[in-house]
Amino acid sequence: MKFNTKTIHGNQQHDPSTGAVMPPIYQTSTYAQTSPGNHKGYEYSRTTNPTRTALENALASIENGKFGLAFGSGLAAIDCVIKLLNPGDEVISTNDLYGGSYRIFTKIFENYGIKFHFIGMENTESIESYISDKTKLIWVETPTNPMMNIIDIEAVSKISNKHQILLAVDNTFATPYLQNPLDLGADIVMHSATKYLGGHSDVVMGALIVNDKELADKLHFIQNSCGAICGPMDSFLVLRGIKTLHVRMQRHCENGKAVAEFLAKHPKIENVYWPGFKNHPNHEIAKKQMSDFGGMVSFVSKGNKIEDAYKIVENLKIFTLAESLGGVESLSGHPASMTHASIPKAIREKTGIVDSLVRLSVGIEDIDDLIADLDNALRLI
Ligand code: P1T
Repeated sequence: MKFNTKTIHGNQQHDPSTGAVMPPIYQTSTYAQTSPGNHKGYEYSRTTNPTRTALENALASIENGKFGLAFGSGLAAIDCVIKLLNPGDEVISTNDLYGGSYRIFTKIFENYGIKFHFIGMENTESIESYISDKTKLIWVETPTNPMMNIIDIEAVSKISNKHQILLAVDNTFATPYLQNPLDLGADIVMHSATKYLGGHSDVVMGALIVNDKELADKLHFIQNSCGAICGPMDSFLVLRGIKTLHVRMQRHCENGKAVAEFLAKHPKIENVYWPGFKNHPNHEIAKKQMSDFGGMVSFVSKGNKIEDAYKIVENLKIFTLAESLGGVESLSGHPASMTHASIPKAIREKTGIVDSLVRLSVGIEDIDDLIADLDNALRLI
């Protein structure tokens, strides 16, 4: 089955009791048993729920994995992965990543004795010098949020395999429409399903997808023990979102390209971060591992002034100034004060998250309206 069919039919079946084409929203916490332990496969909705199962099966299908797990947020999914580790273990992570991921690593898990090394992974050779017998996980986000760096998943997986270290890839920005980390050698794919998978800015959710049964069992154990699951209504909404992922992503990519090219030619713009440009430092890797370049674009204007960044985001009319990304509607953001405020200024500036940086999640509106909106806002700086 090809991807554009999998989004709609992958691992799905009509509801066995009624033939309903979409799974019902099984709004129940528990399930009747005829005698203790004798039930129809479901006993308590923290452990499993049929609507969530339908979603988890769809997630596995679109990521070419065997097992999917859905959580109450992207961070809950990340939390589950790090709980595979023990005090004393070490993680090597990309140094440009979502601020909330950085926060849970440094402010929560470092207190539990897990050590994180944040490094630039655009040059994968640098990774090996951080590996010791304590290293248990490599955490990759690609494209990175918000600098749009690209990390070569296959090259990192050669290193993780050689040293028998788990490799997890946060695939939120790319989505399985553009790249499939499991096919490139990753062990775990993670998503903030809040973003493109849900696609309509109406749900907060996270996901993990894996191939290995033993790893899936460990993650399920943590999911059930810690309880950060998503409810049946949200499961239904994200399942519905996934059915249009391929058509939405096609338009996100087209509009993202047009916006990036418009900005790159604009006289008031200093730098545009978008991996589709031939002069993007990791363009060749992006071309190799992604089928297109996505709908996320970051930029700084000439003069590098925070006031100008504010003026732009305050004056955009169609792009809404808001946290998050990946919905049908275009959003703008100011990473330094919003999504990445939890990263100390000196650290974030080293990776390029300066105060003048603006991030755009380019939606699927008419491209002429989006360009006109940007053009108007840029006139004011
Ligand atoms: O917000 P949540 O569903 O918990 O997902 C966290 C997360 C994880 N990974 C990446 C790459 C992300 O972008 C996010 C959430 N990001 C935003 C809210 C944002 O605006 O960047």
